[in-house]
Amino acid sequence: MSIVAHHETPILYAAPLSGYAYKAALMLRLVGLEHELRLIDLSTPRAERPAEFRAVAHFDEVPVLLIDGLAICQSNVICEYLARRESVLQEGDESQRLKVREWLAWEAERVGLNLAHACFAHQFGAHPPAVAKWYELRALQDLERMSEVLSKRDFLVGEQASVADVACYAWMPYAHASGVISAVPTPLRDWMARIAALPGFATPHAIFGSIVREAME
Ligand SMILES: N[C@@H](CCC(=O)N[C@@H](CS)C(=O)NCC(=O)O)C(=O)O
Repeated sequence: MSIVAHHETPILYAAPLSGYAYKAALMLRLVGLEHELRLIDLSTPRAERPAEFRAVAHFDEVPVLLIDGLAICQSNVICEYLARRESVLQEGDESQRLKVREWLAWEAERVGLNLAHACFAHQFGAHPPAVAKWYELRALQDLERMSEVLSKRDFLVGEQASVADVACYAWMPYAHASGVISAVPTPLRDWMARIAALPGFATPHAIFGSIVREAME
């Protein structure tokens, strides 16, 4: 097993239709770090995925980032590491730092479950209809919560973007393009535009290519 050494180009294992993988890929763009993207075909049984990926994917999932001699799993952990390493998306004082952590924990429990599954249900049709509906309703509640906060400020924590915004944003382009969310409330739409204006921003399509657009149509 080779884990990328300090002087080598970081490697991101990702899959185009994974909002979690997009989150990590987007973060790499936002911090401006050159990297190599290696795509994993998630339709392949886990045991048949490349050995180099299985060796580092502690949870058998994408994304995994190889960097600085580390194999980092979990999209929010990758985002936090990159922000700290590159001193980008700084968080301000302790109270703001804690608020960012609160949003990251909330995202992992809510958006990363509800909106992600609403998107999967839409993309692959593998969920029983009642289950898909349940995720969709919960996803809408999550978006309402974010929208309420974003009606009062530009980003989730204060007036500057943080990793909390990147984390909560990552599934939005998939949800929007695939029609999971039909009407995006104005505060959310404006927030999405502010994120899209950040230096280095790239859409899933720009990062992963046309496979994303085709799958969402
Ligand atoms: N909590 C993880 C979730 C990652 C995850 O669930 N990735 C999915 C793709 S969207 C995956 O790789 N699943 C393994 C599989 O489909 O076999 C994160 O934030 O990185």
